[in-house]
Amino acid sequence: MTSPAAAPVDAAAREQWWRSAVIYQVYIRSFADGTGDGMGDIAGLRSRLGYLRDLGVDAVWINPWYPSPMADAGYDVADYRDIEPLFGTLDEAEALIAEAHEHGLKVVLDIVPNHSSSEHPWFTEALAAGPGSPERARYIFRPGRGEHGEQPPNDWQSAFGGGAWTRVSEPDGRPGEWYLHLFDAGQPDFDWTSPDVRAEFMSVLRFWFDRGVDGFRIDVAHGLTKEPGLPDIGDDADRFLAADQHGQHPHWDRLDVQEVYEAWREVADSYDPPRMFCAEAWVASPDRLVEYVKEGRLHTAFNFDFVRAPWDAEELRSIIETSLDSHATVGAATTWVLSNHDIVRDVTRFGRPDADEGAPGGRRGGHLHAGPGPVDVELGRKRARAAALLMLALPGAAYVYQGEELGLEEVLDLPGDVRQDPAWTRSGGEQVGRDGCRVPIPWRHSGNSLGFGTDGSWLPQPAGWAQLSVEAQQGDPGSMLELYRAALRLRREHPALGDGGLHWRDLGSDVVSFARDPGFACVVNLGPEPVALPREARVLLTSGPLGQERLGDPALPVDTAVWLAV
Ligand code: TEU
Repeated sequence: MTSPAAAPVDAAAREQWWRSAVIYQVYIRSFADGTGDGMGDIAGLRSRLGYLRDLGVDAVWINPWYPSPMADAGYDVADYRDIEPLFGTLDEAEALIAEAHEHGLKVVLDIVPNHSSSEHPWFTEALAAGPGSPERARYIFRPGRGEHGEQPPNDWQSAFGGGAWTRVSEPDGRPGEWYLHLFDAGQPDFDWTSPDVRAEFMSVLRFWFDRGVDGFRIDVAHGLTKEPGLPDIGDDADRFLAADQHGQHPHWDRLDVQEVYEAWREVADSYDPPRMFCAEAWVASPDRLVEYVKEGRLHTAFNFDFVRAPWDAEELRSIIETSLDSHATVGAATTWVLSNHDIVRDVTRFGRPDADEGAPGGRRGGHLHAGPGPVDVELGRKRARAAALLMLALPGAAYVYQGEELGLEEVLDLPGDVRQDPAWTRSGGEQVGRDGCRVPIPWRHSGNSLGFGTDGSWLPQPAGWAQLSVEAQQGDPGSMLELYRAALRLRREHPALGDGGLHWRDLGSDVVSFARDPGFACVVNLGPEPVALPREARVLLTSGPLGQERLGDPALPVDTAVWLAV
């Protein structure tokens, strides 16, 4: 156990590991099942720490593992200071943290401050205490509109479909107030003007930092504060995307949310070594994102512009450049993300016929959500290999979502009766939801649940995943797993990789090409024709076989990336 330092530490003098780390996302329900109940758990994760060390990542981020009724796969937290029995115990969590550290891996947890579970004791107390009570002031309870309060207080919508308000029965049994939930009804939003709420989360941060946790990913970091008066949004929510409307949306990305993070940063900086934060903030522009990482606020924020990017060289160059430039204005490191537990797996996105068109659903990225339509999985996998080399060569930190290193695709044909995402149930099947990117990891090429556990898995795995299992891929130099291992090894060894800058090199409009000092270059061909590689270069790693342009000169085939020593 590490204790807070007696005197504040000089953060600048310490190694800022988050500026260059590769952080592996463990979706604990689906990573490894050590207890044989079909659900991933801490025992499973502990047994696979050696795999993560050998893969070559620097840290793990573990999705919520707290006690939860699982209305939203653990993002409905009933107790912020304990472990969900399905996943293990607090003792096991502490053992895991210690063992991860022994393997040289940092541990990042997921904190969920926008809402609790409706089974959190505070919410139960709020229901019992009735209107106007201090217990209700921790959440957002309001009387309804209409003659008998039968209409919700405003027009806000749940991210999972349907309205964002649910009416409660008062202690006397009569229909009463409504409470706000921007997500599922089992996830009531906290009122962040409440001093109790602010104090509670500072205490929760300390609880886990005292147990050696190295940082937190902050769930829905852009959602905590709401406009006083809770005004209607109306039909044109997109008007808030205009630059002069930034910070004006009634519940997303408001300016005063930063006060919360300024207070949290002081807590993180009071530890030795200082702890780290990464914001999950879906915001309108890079300029808005850097608000979260200004000095004295959070260290990093997920770069969702990169994940929303189409498979198009010009757009990728522009997003990379804008991300680097905007972060440089505040001295923060960028992050890069290709997939996570909320969005369609990259193999499937890149294998869609419209992969070069990006996000038709606007800035929230319609293509990130599963829908019908043909997918060329082999094409997607080829591009995903190239995208991995691109991501891992860029300056800053990178996140790898479990299974990305195996080239797993989105499982699009899960039967409705196994789906658990509230987006599926709340939208009446209109949104297929996110279960397709949460299917348990195949570890072995045979056996029950392909080595995930001993007694099946909570979501069925496609039969074809035997060939994508860790066992099938390891030692096969052409596999996705060995590509990731080789790239992560080089990234550790090569002085040009990780934090730093880049210089663009012009190899034509269909090519993303840049150099990093000393002596490194990355070239990705997104065009329809092979491109000639610079003659003087020596190949360090490629995402696929190189062609022969002319006698002696290697060419970079379509949808292929290469790392070069220059
Ligand atoms: O996601 C927040 C978010 O804004 C979206 O990615 C959301 O999942 C999507 O709009 C729903 O279709 C975070 C978590 O990553 C997600 O898993 C949780 O469901 C959500 O918060 C609520 O805690």
